[in-house]
Amino acid sequence: MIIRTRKPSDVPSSEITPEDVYVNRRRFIRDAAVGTAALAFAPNVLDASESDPRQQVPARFQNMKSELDEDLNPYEHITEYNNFYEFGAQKEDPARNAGDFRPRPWTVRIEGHVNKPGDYQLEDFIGPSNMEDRVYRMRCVEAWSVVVPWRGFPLSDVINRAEPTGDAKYIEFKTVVRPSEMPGQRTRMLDWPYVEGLRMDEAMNPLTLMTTGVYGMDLPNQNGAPLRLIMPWKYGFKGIKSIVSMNFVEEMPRNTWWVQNRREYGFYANVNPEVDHPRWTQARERRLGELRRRRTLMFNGYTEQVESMYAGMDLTRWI
Ligand SMILES: Nc1nc2c(c(=O)[nH]1)N[C@H]1C(S)=C(S)[C@@H](COP(=O)(O)O)O[C@H]1N2
Ligand SMILES: [Mo]
Repeated sequence: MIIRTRKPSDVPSSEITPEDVYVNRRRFIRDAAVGTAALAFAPNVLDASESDPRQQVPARFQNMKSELDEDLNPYEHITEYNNFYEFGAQKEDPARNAGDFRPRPWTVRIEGHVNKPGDYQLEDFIGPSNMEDRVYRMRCVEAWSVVVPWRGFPLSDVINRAEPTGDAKYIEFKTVVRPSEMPGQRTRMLDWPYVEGLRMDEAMNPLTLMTTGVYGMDLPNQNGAPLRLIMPWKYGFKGIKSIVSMNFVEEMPRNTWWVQNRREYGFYANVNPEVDHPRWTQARERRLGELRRRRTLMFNGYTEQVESMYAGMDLTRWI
């Protein structure tokens, strides 16, 4: 099993204390190096680090590994190297430009072939009892990868609540449109809103995570606050961010990257090292923080949990 699950209710109360932070090495070294000269400025230094989520990573993550015994990427890799075109096309843009985005209050519209359509508040889905940490390997179509301790709940929870009818074959997801807070949406880089889709069995798969956090803390804006999708066996672009609508439909949704360039980005977008992207190989990947490239695994290492969903499909055609 690849899922590594731990509910907050399983965390011994001794672990949930105000001291439940570990001082990262960088800060330790910085403070040590600054030494007594820093004393006059000590209050400022403390204030800055207390509001900095990099300094608040809970201790339970310190020695956590992926199921394949890989180290987690540090918080900085996950939150400072992003794809989120709503905030710009460069990897550094989202962290730099997402500061004005307001992820709360947040409403998600559920519509289409369901018995319980409506506008749901974020709080209708999430609560202290249904959150899990899950360490997932992520693989971007651009051939970089990262190991992330996400926090969230199964997408199937939302689907079961919505009660889809027999006509619901796919779910179409949309990202919020707020050009005043999202500078990328003031350009025509992509057609807004960003759209993504899953087939119903993919959406119901236990690996598919509605994600609200990383390293046990709320998602930063650049990672898709307050709610985004994660399917670890698919290329990263399927993981739509800042979701405001879920439409249960009969036809295959026309997702953003498919519309943009269907030759390069298929609907299924399952990680497959044997099928090259038209402009580069998908056989290897660069893990953020490493120099030597790793071999990419079929379905990003999640074959056992997902391959039966694609039995009989031509995986070279459907990437
Ligand atoms: N709305 C929206 N969602 C998006 C994107 C985007 O540009 N806009 N980029 C996708 C791509 S290409 C990737 S690789 C992942 C990156 O997620 P991360 O920045 O949290 O690593 O988000 C995906 N979700
Ligand atoms: Mo990506």
